[in-house]
Amino acid sequence: MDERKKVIFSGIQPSGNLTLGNYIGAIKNWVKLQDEYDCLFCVVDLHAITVKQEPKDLRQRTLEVLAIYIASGLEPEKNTLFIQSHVPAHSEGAWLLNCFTYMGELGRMTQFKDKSQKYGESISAGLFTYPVLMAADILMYNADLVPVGKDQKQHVELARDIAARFNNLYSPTFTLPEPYIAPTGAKIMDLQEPTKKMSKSEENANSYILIMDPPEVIRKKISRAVTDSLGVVKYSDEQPGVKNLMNIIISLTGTTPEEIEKKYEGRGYADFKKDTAETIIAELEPVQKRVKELLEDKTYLEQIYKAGAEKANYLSMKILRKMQKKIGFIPVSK
Ligand code: ATP
Ligand code: LTN
Repeated sequence: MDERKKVIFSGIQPSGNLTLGNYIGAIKNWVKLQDEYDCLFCVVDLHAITVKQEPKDLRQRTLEVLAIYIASGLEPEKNTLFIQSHVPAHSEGAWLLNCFTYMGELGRMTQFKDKSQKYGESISAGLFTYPVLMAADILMYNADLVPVGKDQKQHVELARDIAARFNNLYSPTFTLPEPYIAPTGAKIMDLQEPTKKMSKSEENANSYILIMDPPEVIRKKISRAVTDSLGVVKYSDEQPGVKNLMNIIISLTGTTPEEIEKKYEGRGYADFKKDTAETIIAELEPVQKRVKELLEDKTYLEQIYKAGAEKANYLSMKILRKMQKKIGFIPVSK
């Protein structure tokens, strides 16, 4: 019997400071999966340069994202934690897969459509082909599952289509990956405009909570979060602001909408908001403390990303070689 554990791949771009959305929608779920699956978690720095990055900030944030992974509970002994640019098979695999992906498919990606509206003509070609790099990330390890927030589902489905196309054209090569979207917290909303996703690239800092925000900042941002004039704590689509704060509490504590509604019956929003802030602070404070310690110990971080790169290189080169051979490239050695 095949005892192979299922493989999981996921990543976050070091393109800005990580938000509570990244924490709840991605990292917190990964932590729950690490015992059951063979997991690779990557800091996807190659993805980050699809938009302008300051070299110094990129370097610093790449290490901070790795530190956040570890501080949130991803154990380096159990998982392969690495930095994408340390593993060249991602870029090379992406080139090969580019040649099996249609312009039409990429043009239909909603994230591209949104971002191209924002950047206009000066949008980089990288932003257009970025889902192919993401497909390479996933396919170079034959990942079975890809735990992501809801906004990334379309990209994982594209990776699956590209994999199937390659398999049909040549012979079975890739496992067909599936998105894995957690039932709660898959889309944490913007605190100022609760009908859109909380995003680290948003300009208004009151729109998001950062994983590294100090307690007083978290209190201030939650107290300013947009709600409504109804004044009842109810889990309803008509009250997106309140619903979002409830979703945050639910994802962090495992409580239910009914319990929250009951607790705040007849009490308005002030206490509810205060408690939401304290719940977030209680969750993030220990993570922040550990991140700061880890960033002081660069040798330890280096040891982890080097070991991760070595393992990831070994695994991804095997699949890259297989692809090259099927496509018809001449191997340099047998
Ligand atoms: P940007 O907002 O700058 O476009 P992003 O945060 O969406 O970036 P990533 O940092 O690469 O992009 O996202 C990493 C992971 O976090 C993905 O799995 C994504 O689905 C998840 N994620 C991001 N924002 C949210 C959110 N608001 N709610 C739930 N999950 C989220
Ligand atoms: N595109 C993703 C980040 C990402 C990713 C991946 C997620 C890059 N490569 C591979 C899962 C698997 C985003 O959230 N913006």
